Amino acid sequence: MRKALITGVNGQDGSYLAQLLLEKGYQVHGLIRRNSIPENQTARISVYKEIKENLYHADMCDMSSLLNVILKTQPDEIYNLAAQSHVGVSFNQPTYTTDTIVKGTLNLLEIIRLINKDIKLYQASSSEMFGNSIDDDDFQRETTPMVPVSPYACAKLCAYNLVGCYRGSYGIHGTNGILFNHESPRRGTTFVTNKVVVGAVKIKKGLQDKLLLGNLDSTRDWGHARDYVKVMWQLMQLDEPGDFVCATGRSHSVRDLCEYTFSQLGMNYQDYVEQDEKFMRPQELHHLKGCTDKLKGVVDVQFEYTFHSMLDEMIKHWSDKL
Ligand code: G4F
Repeated sequence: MRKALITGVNGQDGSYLAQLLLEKGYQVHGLIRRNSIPENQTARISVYKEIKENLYHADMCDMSSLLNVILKTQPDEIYNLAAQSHVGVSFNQPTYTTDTIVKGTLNLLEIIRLINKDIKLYQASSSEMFGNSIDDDDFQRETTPMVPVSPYACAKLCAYNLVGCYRGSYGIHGTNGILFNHESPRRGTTFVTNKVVVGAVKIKKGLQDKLLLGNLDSTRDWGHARDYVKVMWQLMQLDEPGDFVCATGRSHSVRDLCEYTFSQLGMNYQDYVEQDEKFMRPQELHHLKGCTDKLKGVVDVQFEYTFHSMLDEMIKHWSDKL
């Protein structure tokens, strides 16, 4: 039986990935950071019953805690999904963000180098690393210059380069999935998609009057997390590690997101959405749209969701739940 260790197993991606790997017959282990309210830590893990004996408290910044778990579980594959992943928050907590991402990734790479170089590593790299660079055809791809514009993105770029460095220097099977935004009902509600959906549903139900947002003009290439974790697994099955963009190739603005979500609920977003300085970032990444030609050259990419069917699922989820 193959064994996988997922850091950040309780996040959106970790929870979908754990589900997928169990279906594929893996023994799945997961790392979670200790929190004083343990219920909150496991709420998103849909396969909690199946993996609860394999959950460990550890911290990405504490190398000995990671080493202990890796020695104990002896994984074939490690999926490094743990991070302080909110771009806006990274401007207020840059040191913590950098520690979890850079030190955390380096800790894993060093452990792999020192104890077993056959362990494969998937690194959750991000389209944020491109910053405002864009190719002439309006897409970002693996060769697009990376000029990050947030502490989060700077940290992700450093971790991305460390993975490449350890691959070249020590032959470690480290793969960077450069994932563009990916969402689902399990997305944290401070990210813009779920914030808009939850806000609109609450307004519809009379639980809230208005929705305060930041920049409405930025555009993102939004896919579904359930589709993207399949790609993470596919990339780990390749003989050769590498760096791969995963995206839908379609881009929508935050305004489009508001317009669609509110109209699906029979409302006009302009009547409820207001801009608030509080949600503006010191520096914005304006436009993301990913080209997956390289990815499609090595794996069979089959996405189940579109931008709209993903939002429909999120709207239904919150309409039922609230
Ligand atoms: O949903 P967001 O916070 O996602 P962002 O910043 O693009 O980052 C996400 O995707 C990255 C991949 O590209 C990941 F690496 C990262 O971990 C994270 O998952 O914001 C999307 C856009 C931004 O332009 C933001 O300025 O929405 C804009 N926005 C406007 N009003 C807002 C808000 N974002 C948030 N979170 N909250 C607002 O009120």
